Formats: sequence, structure tokens, C-alpha cells
Amino acid sequence: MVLVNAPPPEMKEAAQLEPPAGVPAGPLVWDEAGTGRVVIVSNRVPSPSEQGAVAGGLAVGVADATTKGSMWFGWSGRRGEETSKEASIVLSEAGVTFATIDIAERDYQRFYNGFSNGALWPLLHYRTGLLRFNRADYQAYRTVNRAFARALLPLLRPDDLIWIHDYQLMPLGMELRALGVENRIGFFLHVPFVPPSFLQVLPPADELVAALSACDVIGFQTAADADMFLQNVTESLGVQPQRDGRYPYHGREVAVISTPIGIDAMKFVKLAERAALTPEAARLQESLSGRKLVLGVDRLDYSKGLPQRFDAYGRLLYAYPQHRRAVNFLQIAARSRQEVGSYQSLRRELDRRVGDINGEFSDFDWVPLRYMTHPVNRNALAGFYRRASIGLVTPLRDGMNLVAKEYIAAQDPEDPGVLVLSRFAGAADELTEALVVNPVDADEVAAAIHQGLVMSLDERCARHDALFRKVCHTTARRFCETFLAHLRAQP
Ligand code: GDG
Repeated sequence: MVLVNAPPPEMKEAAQLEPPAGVPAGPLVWDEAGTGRVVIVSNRVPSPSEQGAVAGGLAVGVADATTKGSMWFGWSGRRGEETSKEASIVLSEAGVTFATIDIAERDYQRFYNGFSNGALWPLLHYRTGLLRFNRADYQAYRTVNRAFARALLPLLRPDDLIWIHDYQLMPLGMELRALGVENRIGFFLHVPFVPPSFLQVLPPADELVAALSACDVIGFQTAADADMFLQNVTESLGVQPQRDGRYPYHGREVAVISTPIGIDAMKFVKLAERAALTPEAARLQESLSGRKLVLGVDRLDYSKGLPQRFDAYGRLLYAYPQHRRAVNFLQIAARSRQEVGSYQSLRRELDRRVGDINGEFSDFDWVPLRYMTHPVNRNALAGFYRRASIGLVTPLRDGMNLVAKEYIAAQDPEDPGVLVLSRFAGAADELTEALVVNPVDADEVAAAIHQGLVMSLDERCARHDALFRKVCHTTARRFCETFLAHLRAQP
């Protein structure tokens, strides 16, 4: 099926923060007079004081898009005896209302670690072997989604646009409809989607496709993901969508769209310029003793392809000995979801591989691979990206991957580094001037790292220029505006 990512209707032009010449400025829709509030709903809501401190793509992409007058609703990060019936409200200095609820410990384990991250996450990343399903987890998932709907209901106004995010909240639109909510409801999935042959492994697959269909707009990162979802609509609901991705469901017309998430590129450029002067950047610079830096930045997650990446780096040192002692690979892998068994075993596996590589290649004054599992602050991170000759982004599957975009934005345009990017990241659809690789092929990834390390300045600049334009074009803001324009256009 061909899916057209048509420009949304009613888009107005607006000035952006100094985009590079030739890059069209993004449209602005949420400041229009007379339109309703935007109510963002996501599992985890970073409080105003946590903004920027949380490692995770959703928070980064959505935080850039919250504006004065909007509301962000979700889980506070606290687990209590009982799930809150009413939300706690905090108004940020920027005029954004943060409304959060606590989740009961017993439900949290089953909802978050159990069904969301033990079943849905592996399945949607094509890892059925890691999927753990049980009915009690799924029931808790439904219970928490119902609790979200009940706590959100009294906060809603009739003209609010409700925008639900990600796989933890697939049934929420349906729960809101069951409570009589008639507002326009949109849903965006940040992770990939799978074909029916994979989704059907999950016992409640049909129920989830039906639940999502209570929304007016369902958005995906790429056209391929949207197409996968539409195949499931046919399989699970017996409905044949139109070529433009629309289908009728219970008297409504559901629109399925693709719109890639992005970053606030110009803000990140400024952050990276300033970050190069921070004490952390100076310490990193000194520790490298003039060596080139290969950098990986990921949540510690099996979807990110870290074992395969370490193998590829080992292959580089073995097959291209000229880089021994001349490079350092720094992998920042911020710990996440440590209560889930598959994440604990990944950590043990990585510890072992780091030991293997360093044991094999280290010298008394050179350690080839530096690996850390605690997060670094965002300012320092931007400076690290800028110092890196190679940005190594090699997930086995990824909805988009914002690290790839941050790495491009952080480069010095006069002397940029090279992005090595997995073809299985959503970002590879756009960032075609990167060195695009198959992450499971250690020889191919090693050859790409080598190619990047020896690439001429002219070629690096040409590739970076093309990539930077793209990162400035599909920003976080543009992502939000495009999605909301589609939602607003629904009857
Ligand atoms: C999901 C999808 C999709 C990472 N380490 C640190 C740190 N980070 C920040 C990065 C980046 C974000 O976390 C990671 O975003 P990604 O997009 O790479 O990945 P996920 O967290 O898996 O996000 C993904 C995304 O949602 C958005 O739709 O792109 O495909 O899986 O911003 O910079 N930030 C700090 N310290 C760290 O150590 N401060």
C-alpha cells in the first residue's frame, strides 16, 4: 500500500530560529486564536525541574514542543499504595500545566515492567524471543489506562486537542471514548510497528488495534510503520483502508499518517557551541591526548545493538591496525528499565564484551573502549558529540533515533564528524548522506568507521551540510505542528 505523507491542511508559515539558507521555515498552528488547548498525555511526565535531565527520546521531542497554555498529563514517577484518583497540578514558569498521578506499586510492576516493557516493547522491535506475556500483566495495563482516563476526564475542556503518546497508552483513547469524551484524540507511536505475522503473536493484538482505532489520527515515525499498522487494520478488524491511509471505524474516520519526530536543531547547535567550553569537554579533550573519538550514546537497551557495535569496534581494531592507539571509543549507555530481566542480562553481556576488547587490545597507556552506564548531563553531552569524529548510531531497530539528529546538529560545520547510521533506524529514511550500515554485519560497520576516520574534509563537509539541512527541516516543532494540523483537520 502506498502511503502519502501529505502536507497537513491549514498550515501557516512562521519564522524559525536562523535555519540554514534554503531550509523552509516551519509552520505554526498552536498559537492560532480560537483553537483549543493541546493536552499531551504520555506515560512519564518530567516535572519542570526534571526537564532536560531525563534520558529518553519522547521527553526530548515533546518537551521542545510544549508551549504556553498547553497541558502535559501522565505519571509522576512516584509509586504509591493506590493509584491516584485525581491529578496533582503544577504550573511551570513557561505557562505549561503539568498534571500527574501516582501509580499503585502492584499495578506499576505489571503495567510498566510486565506488559509495556516485557511484551509490547520487544514485540514492536521485532524481538518475539524476548516477549513475556501473561494475562495479569495485560489486565494491569488496561487498569492503568483506565485510571489515566478517569483522572484526565475532569481536567478536559470541550475544545481540547488530546494527543496521546506511545505504546504504554494504546487503549487510552478507547477508555476516554467510553467515558463520553468527544474531543479530537490523536495517538503517536514513537517506536516501530510490525506486520500482522508479528503482532498476532500477542494474544490481545486485535483488541489493541481496535482500541487505537478510537482515535481520530494515529501517527507513526515512518511511512513503512504506518503501512504495517494498516496491514494490521485489515487483519484484525477486517477493514480495508483507503490508499491515503484513512479507514472507517464505529462511525468515525480514522486517519493514519507518518511524520518523523525531530529535535530543536538551532537550540542544540547553540548548546553544542557553548558546551565545547565546559569543564567536562575540557576533561574529555585532555584525556584523549589528540586521539580521534568514536562516540555512542544510547539508553542501555537491547534494541540499540550495543553488543554488535562492540564487536564491530573490535573488528575495526583487528582489521585496520592503523587505528590502534589512534582512536578511543566512548559508549555512554544510560541504564534504563533495570527491573526487567532482559535488561539485566544485556548489562552482564556488555560488561563481558568490554572486558574482552580491552583485554585484547589495551596498552599500558591506552584503553580502546570506555563504557559508562550512568547518564551525563545534556550540556556535556552536546560537547562530547561535537568532539567526536564518528557518531556511531547502530540500533537493530529504532522508531526514529534522536541521537543521530543531535550528533549532526552538534558538529562544527568547518570540521564536522561523520555519522555511521543503522539502516533499521527510522532516521535512516531521512539521513541518507550518513554512512548507512547493517548493524549486524561487524565487517561492514568496521569498514564504515574506517571510511569515516579517513574521510577527506571536503566529503565530510558536503555530507554534513546535506544532513544538517534535513535536521533543521524536520524539527520537534515541525513534528508537533504537522501532527496537530492533521488532528485539527479531522471532522
Ligand atoms: C524513543 C524511541 C525515538 C541518552 N543518553 C543520555 C541522554 N540521552 C538522550 C539523547 C536523546 C534521547 O535520550 C534518546 O532518544 P532516542 O530517540 O535515541 O531513543 P529512545 O529513548 O529509545 O526514544 C526512538 C524517540 O522515542 C522519540 O520519538 O526516536 O526511536 O525508541 O535525546 O540525547 N541524555 C542525557 N544524558 C545521557 O546520558 N542528558
